Amino acid sequence: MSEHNGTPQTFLDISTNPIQDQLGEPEKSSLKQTLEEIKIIKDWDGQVLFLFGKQQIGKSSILGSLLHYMSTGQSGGQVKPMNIIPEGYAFYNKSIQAISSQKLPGRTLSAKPINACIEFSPTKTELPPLRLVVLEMSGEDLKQVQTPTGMMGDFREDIKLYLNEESLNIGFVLVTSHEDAHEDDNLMADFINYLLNYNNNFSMNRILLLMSKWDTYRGTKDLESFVKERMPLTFGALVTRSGGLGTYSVGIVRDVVDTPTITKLNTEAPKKLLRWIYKRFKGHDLYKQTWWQRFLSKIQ
Ligand SMILES: Nc1nc2c(ncn2[C@@H]2O[C@H](COP(=O)(O)OP(=O)(O)OP(=O)(O)O)[C@@H](O)[C@H]2O)c(=O)[nH]1
Ligand SMILES: [Mg+2]
Repeated sequence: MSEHNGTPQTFLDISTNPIQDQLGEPEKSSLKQTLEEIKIIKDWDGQVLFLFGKQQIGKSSILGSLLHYMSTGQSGGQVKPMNIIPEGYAFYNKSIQAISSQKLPGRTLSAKPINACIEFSPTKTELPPLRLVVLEMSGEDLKQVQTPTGMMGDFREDIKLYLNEESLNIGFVLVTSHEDAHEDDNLMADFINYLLNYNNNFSMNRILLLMSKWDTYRGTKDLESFVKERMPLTFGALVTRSGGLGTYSVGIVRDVVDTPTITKLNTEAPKKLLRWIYKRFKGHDLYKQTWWQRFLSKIQ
């Protein structure tokens, strides 16, 4: 924090942010709103989940499936959606509703990031509550980290605000699908490089690579060999710098009257993702069993 005209300065002050001169009124107002929302998140002490990936790759479906799972009794905790950012609260409700009626959330429009704030209180009382903020952004905006010619690009200013704010605790989930893995290798590696260059506090244990739409994978390779072969650059970055790896499927998805419909909901994938998130942000294993629970499950 530096001093300017006797007033303490922080990055979260639009009036002192030099980029404001280059922006038009709509961008300025959207940027101002994002700054206000980041301040709300910080005051609330929220931990941010940032999903990265191109359009139609499955980001919103993963978020919908995760939020829905968290809201069910199976998740090992209780969820309380917070109405501190109204747009995020609406997104939470819309996502849960879509998944409950076996539909997938629709496409995300290019716009300022949406923050859904939820408090998750584990049933195990010895575990602390998690104040989670999920960021909903469009693939169209996110893929701008790479230019169409494959050079390193840049994000919209409002997305950069999250990456720039070093006091925010962010976990990154990189999403590609088994069909797009090879094509997305450069994009993911560029994003990792961007993070390494942008934020001094960044470390690779904040990253999880998820292979979406895994229900449609018909190959026989295990995940690690698959990523090693199809995404050599990303695999190299993840392995040498200890990022995580996983698959995701919202369930069995079929087109019913031209609308993708979840005919069987998957609970294993959101459970694993929630476990990673909780461990990442709170340092505890949400589903760790005590020795007597393991003993009971063996004899039952
Ligand atoms: N089979 C299968 N299809 C999926 C799954 N998740 C998403 N899809 C399909 O992928 C489409 C796009 O998913 P979205 O979650 O909207 O993708 P997105 O990354 O949010 O896309 P943008 O909003 O455009 O950035 C969906 O309409 C589904 O048809 C999955 O787990 N399995
Ligand atoms: Mg989306």
